[in-house]
Amino acid sequence: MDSSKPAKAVKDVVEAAAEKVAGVLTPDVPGAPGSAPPTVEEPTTPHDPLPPKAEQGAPETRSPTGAKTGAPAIANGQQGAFLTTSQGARLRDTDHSLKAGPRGPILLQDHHFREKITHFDHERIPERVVHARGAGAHGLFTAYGTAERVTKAGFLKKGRETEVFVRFSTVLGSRGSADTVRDTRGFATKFYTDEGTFDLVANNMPVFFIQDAIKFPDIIHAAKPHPDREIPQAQSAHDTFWDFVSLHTEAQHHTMWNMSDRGIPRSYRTMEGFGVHTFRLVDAAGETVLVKFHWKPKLGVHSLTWEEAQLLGGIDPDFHRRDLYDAIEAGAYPEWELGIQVFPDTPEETFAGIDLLDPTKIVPEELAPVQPIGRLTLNRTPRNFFAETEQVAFHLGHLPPGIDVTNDPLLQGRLFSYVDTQLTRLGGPNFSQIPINRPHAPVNDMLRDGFHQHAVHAGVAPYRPNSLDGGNPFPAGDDENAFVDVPVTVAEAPKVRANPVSFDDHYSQVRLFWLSMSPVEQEHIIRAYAFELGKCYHQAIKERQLQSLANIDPVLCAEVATGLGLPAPQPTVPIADVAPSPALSQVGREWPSDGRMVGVVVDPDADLDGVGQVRRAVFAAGMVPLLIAPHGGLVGDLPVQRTFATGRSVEVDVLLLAGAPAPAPDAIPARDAKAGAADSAAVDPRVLLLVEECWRHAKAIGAWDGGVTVLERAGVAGTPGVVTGDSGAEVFTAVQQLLAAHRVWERFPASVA
Ligand code: HDE
Repeated sequence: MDSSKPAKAVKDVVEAAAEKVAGVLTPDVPGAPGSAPPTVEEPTTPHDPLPPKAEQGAPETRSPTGAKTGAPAIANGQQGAFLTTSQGARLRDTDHSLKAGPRGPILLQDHHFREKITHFDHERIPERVVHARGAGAHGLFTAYGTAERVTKAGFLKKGRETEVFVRFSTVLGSRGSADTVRDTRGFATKFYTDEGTFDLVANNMPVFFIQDAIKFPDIIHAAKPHPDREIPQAQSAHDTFWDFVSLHTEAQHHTMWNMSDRGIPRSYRTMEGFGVHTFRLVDAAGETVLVKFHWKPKLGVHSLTWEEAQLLGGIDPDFHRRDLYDAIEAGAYPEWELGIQVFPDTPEETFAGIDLLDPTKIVPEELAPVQPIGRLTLNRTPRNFFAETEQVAFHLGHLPPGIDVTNDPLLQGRLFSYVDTQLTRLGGPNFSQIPINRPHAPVNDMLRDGFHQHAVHAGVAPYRPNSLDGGNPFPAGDDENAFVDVPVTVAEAPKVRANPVSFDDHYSQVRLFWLSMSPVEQEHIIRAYAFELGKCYHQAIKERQLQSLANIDPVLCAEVATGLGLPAPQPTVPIADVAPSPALSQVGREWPSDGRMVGVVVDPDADLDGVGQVRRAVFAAGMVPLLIAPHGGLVGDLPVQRTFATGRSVEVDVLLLAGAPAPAPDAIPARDAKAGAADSAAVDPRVLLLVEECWRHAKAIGAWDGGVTVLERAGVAGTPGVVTGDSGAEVFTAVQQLLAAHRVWERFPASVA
């Protein structure tokens, strides 16, 4: 007899719980945990596990060898109404260990205690040595068919849909570090194609610090916390990082990308992705081209300001993670177009004089346009962080027929590293059988046994050739879609530890990047160098880095030198004569605003009907409202998400003010130091701080009704990007238009031109 309650009973419990809390928590507040609101009393009626949240997905239930199982994904998690041991025996008590009398010692025979504690003792696995801090999401990739002329890869054929899992990450920080630090971001995509998994393990910057994989431990040791004190965490503003990049000058290009606004993205949804290396595509006839992969975000490329990034590190260290999940839950599915730059596959492997095997170089889009080949939509959040985001294992060697590698020495080294690292991280060679890593193509690999073997292999002859298993498995023939390594000619050459001469140019493309920035972006770069070098202790390191800046641009060098209180050196190499690439700038275009956060300051005396309308309009526009009020709970029938004590400007993209809230009872500096930020008897000082900070960070601000007086008190009324109107709807429309440019850039006057 199965006494666990069936689905109907679960539904009853969920509905009963929802009824009890109706009016207390509105279910359309993205981010609320659990699929049903909890009751105040502890639930005691047994029932099946609650269903996952509506927006949550899980790996498709596939066998370890890629077959569809048909089992519901939830059965991979937990089953039944009752608490059991890991062997399925029901338990009556998990709160008390088995003791010799109530005061006695614990008995060794307590198998439940031992199982529970032993498992707990082994819950952690080694974090990734780089990219430890990450956030994943499920999605779908739809091919346009435009790549069919250059590759035989089936998932790129017109209209093909492929399940994907994407993991975004920072590079330097540990698993628990803050999301908004200045760093490169990982953008790794697993395409579960029916011809074998394809992993595009990309970054949000198109170049890398080093040209040869053998230098990877060097750059990472330099950038990680100092080995004696283990500080600083998750950042490059320290001596060992600048020591290395100033000595190893091929790192200068990537370093400037890190110092630019690209190092502090507003959101994972507003990042570009780059495969960095040049890859080789091959069509059915064996013809090849060289390509670079690009992800282009639908929402455009946007960044935080440095002050926002720093504040967020304390206020919401999970900012990017939360942003990704809240957007998906709100239905604002993040989207990117996958594109390729295509180059002829010539023996020189160069394009317009640029060495395509040098991962410190880009090919400007003005020279080779990015051609869109498909669309990625992220539409499901993971159900379980560990099972999916932590255990996902990417590898550049996961290639389907039609995509192949080049001799880029960085890429070649990565082909070794990714499998090697999973052996320790995931505890053995069978990591591809973990649910999130299972391919969606039939697997018959003759790999056997090992730790955590999930497959139950049949047959007696896992070797080739064999006759005992009837010869199975068989090599695929030419017309059976085998992966065939492109027979690239290897030039006759001596065996050496050396780079091609073309790799010696370390400065011209850094200058290209610098010249491509708008004045405000250049200001941010100057400030970032001055900040990071200013955090270094040793003058020799600062002087050495200034020498590199002198070789890139005299204005940049002089401005940073001023900040450091050091003389600006003269260049030691001729300053390169390069044309800028306007495509590299983030400023000057307009973008959709889906999934952006709209802060609304509200209090019981404000125009609550108007706020209700704005809230609905925000959802309808695919954005997320964040109501900020003097106290928690409800204002009218509107759910409060932040109070003046818990909220901060940096969480929102635009700010709306519906009223002029008087100081709340907790607006005393002794309790909330923010209340000392502004002097006002009439308006809560924390509201004025919200306005001041939003203004300083060049965010659009709108007010109607009583909110207009707040603008006046904050001294920002009538300035660029500050709008007022007769109704909330009118003001919301106006700020939404301003948000299209991401920021009110006029508020950032630049001194460099
Ligand atoms: Fe990685 N990199 N990497 N990397 N990388 C790892 O693999 C490595 C490089 C990138 O979300 C590790 O599973 C070497 C470039 C991403 O799980 C490790 C070199 C690019 C992720 C590793 C590089 C990347 C990793 C750590 C120099 C951009 C996170 C854990 C040749 C194109 C993937 C793991 C995820 C992770 C090695 C350079 C991107 C140790 C040796 C260039 C996005 O294998």
